[in-house]
Amino acid sequence: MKKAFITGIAGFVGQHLARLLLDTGHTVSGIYCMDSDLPAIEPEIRKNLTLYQCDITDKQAVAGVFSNINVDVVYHLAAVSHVPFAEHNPARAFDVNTMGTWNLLDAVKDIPHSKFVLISSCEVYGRQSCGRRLFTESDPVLPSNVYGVTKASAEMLCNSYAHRYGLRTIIFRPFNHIGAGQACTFVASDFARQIVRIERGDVAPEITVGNLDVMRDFSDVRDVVSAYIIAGETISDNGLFNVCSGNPITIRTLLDTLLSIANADISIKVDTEKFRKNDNDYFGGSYKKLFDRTGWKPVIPLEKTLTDILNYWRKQSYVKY
Ligand code: A2R
Repeated sequence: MKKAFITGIAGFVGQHLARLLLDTGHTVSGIYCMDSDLPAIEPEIRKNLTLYQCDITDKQAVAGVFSNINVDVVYHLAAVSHVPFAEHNPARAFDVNTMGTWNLLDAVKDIPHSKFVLISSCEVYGRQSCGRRLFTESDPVLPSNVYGVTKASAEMLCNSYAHRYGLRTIIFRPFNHIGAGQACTFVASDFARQIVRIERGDVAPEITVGNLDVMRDFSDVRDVVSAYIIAGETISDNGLFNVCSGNPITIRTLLDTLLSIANADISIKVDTEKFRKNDNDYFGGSYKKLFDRTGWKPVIPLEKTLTDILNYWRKQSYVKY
């Protein structure tokens, strides 16, 4: 039985990853940050996990967690994951995303035969004048916001540990991924939650949106975590891979698709206050390298993903604003 370890296990992706790892016969342990994170993990999953409370910015605490355990693969998801939050809290973003990664690398490098899977981000590509072609892993790293810089520097640390200590590392650059359980600070959840409030008659049938013209490359989180596991299991040397759909769409298309499956007639109100400053207007990626190496490709259609997100919100008894 393979032993997997997840940092950020109580987060959106961490929970999906834990579920799939358990379903595929792994033992799973992981780090969560706050007491308030624990109830976020479904009891059915939680009872099968070994959990450690640890702030990854605390080097000694991280070393303590790994001093007595044996793991095959560490999936490092814990992060300040929200781009605007990182922009407004750069010191915290660097502390968690960069220094936290360093603390983990330092602890994991001494575990024999372990593999370190860093979840970076497409934001490392930044706002490049590449036209609207798909980013590949050989494109330059030119982050244009704080979050992208924190992830780029985490990647560099990862590479340096691979070279200096022979640590096996895989770096993923996921593009936007969406699914049930994602926070409402992310666009698909925000729209779905508003739609469900309208369906319930809680608010007027008008959805408030930001910039609908930016393009993003959306994948279902369940496809994304399956990529992490396939690569974590099968790739034995170091690697760097995009994870994406290869099919960037505008936020308008995402919204139109959601509205087409909603149970209400809804009008759209654009609120320019919701436009992000310093936002990249285009992200589209190629997953060819990962496909060539592992055979992975996304399989869940966008309509299915969005239906599942809507159904998730419909099941919540109280959809607060
Ligand atoms: O901040 P919390 O208490 O919600 O916990 C988050 C956790 N985390 C930490 N864990 C340990 N020590 C820290 N200093 C620390 N700071 C944050 O990481 C949360 O449970 C988790 C991240 O989960 P989400 O914010 O839901 O992100 P998501 O969407 O699961 O993204 C996973 C990865 C991240 O590396 C993103 O940057 C990347 O995928 O796109």
